[in-house]
Amino acid sequence: MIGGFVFVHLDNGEETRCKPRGRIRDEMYPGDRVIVKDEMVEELLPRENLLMRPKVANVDQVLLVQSLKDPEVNFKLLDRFLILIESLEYNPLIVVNKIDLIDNLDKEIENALDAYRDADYNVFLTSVKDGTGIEKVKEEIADGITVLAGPSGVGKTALLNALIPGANLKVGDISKKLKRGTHTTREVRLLKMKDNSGWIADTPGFSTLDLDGIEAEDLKFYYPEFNKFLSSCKFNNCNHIHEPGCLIKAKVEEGEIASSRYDSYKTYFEMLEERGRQYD
Ligand SMILES: Nc1nc2c(ncn2[C@@H]2O[C@H](COP(=O)(O)OP(=O)(O)OP(=O)(O)O)[C@@H](O)[C@H]2O)c(=O)[nH]1
Ligand SMILES: [Mg+2]
Ligand SMILES: [Zn+2]
Repeated sequence: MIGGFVFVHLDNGEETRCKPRGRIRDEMYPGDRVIVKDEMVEELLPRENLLMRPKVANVDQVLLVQSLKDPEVNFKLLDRFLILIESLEYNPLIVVNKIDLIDNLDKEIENALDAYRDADYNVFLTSVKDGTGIEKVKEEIADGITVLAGPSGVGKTALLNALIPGANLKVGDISKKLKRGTHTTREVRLLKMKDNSGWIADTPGFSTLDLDGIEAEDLKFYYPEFNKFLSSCKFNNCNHIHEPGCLIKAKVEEGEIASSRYDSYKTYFEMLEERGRQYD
């Protein structure tokens, strides 16, 4: 929304400047589908979903970006993002950028990445600098609306520029502009990809992420690799922590579920449980 106007992408490929009618003005967000007549937005169509931060409607996938170096990869934070995105039922994709900055993946990182792959996440290793992996990411997000998210400095804006040649967003800059305070307008712009039907939104990076609204008892549903075993523990409501006859713990011991992911689950379960107790 700029000066009361919005830019609407029409079915015929054209973009037009429109004024939203009445209350629609306060209710519409980037990504919304609308009906336009005579340069007025007449109607807001029902949406699939609405991401709250940043406010983007009808999100199809979230590209979770990390970098291997400068800043170093933060799997704890990545797991938080994954928990949040799973709880919202979006499709997460993992991008690990700046592989040009290291000679070899060390064993620990390699294992951690395999753990995400085993959980059926798509993991892309990229370098915006030398172009590695960019085409693969592009293919994966060719349709629908993609939101980039991740810590500051990992290369989200640089990646967006690589995915949309000509977008020319200023690298190393966007977050400064957007972080000016809570009352500054946080304008999110969806950018259209060139040779397919996809749209992408950049977001400013952040270094922490609250798991507000997530219950300890629900956490197990947000670790996809647990899903196929969920109904097989001795206790129906097993949280896979101290319960006897727990199949998940057995699978971790057998190496079928990565211990790094189970440890992450346990850490966050205990954190959420502790938080729950404080509010009891
Ligand atoms: N070596 C190397 N540097 C990169 C790569 N991708 C991005 N960079 C650099 O990393 C720095 C940060 O990139 P940005 O794209 O601004 O990072 P960002 O994730 O958008 O950061 P915020 O907007 O603060 O959230 C810039 O100096 C980029 O040139 C890469 O693949 N390799
Ligand atoms: Mg940026
Ligand atoms: Zn169990």
